[in-house]
Amino acid sequence: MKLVIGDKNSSSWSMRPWLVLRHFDIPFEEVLIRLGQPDTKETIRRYSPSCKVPCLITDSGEAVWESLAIIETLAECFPQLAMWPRDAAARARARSISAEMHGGFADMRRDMPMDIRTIAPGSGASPEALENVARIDEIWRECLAAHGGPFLFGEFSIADAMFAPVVMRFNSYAPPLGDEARAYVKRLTALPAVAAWIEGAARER
Ligand SMILES: N[C@@H](CCC(=O)N[C@@H](CS)C(=O)NCC(=O)O)C(=O)O
Repeated sequence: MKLVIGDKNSSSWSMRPWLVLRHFDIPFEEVLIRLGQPDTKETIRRYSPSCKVPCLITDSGEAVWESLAIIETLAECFPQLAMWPRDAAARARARSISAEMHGGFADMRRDMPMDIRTIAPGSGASPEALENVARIDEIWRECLAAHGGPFLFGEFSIADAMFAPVVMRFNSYAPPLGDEARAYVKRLTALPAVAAWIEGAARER
């Protein structure tokens, strides 16, 4: 299968399914399209009906777009890999926070854009963005306390992939976070699949 993505430095939506594929060691071909170029839209349109990345092209040639739809499709293709938590209640919670991430936190996304190579502590700290940050801190604290870490539901799951771009933003802008959330940021940043994405972003310079 093929995953069509945007720049690793800034394409937060692309990062999510890429991490799932990489962490769970699923072979895939990466097609990277540079964003913000005159021909970006036209190039993305060749793969993705929404003209947005990421887009998964399955082995049978089907296009799947929208990061969460791609991830759900992967979870369905590889049920043996426990991409979602095995426990039904934990899985329901993981789906809830993943959907909350996918559809929410617009203020933080606007004011603290993912820009992995930028380190600008304190930047983007509007009251609205900080309200989003506080809610994320609460989600992480509750999940880590309920499941004992090291990741939100114990082992790395789709929920961690959904929040990984937020971790990148927190590395860049260092908003106020509780101790548990700060430690989680460090652990997720050090995960080999996340480190590989960050290295890719550094190489794009
Ligand atoms: N809700 C979509 C958002 C996808 C999205 O906005 N992708 C951006 C890049 S991160 C894009 O393709 N932009 C097109 C462009 O820059 O021309 C998802 O979850 O996949």
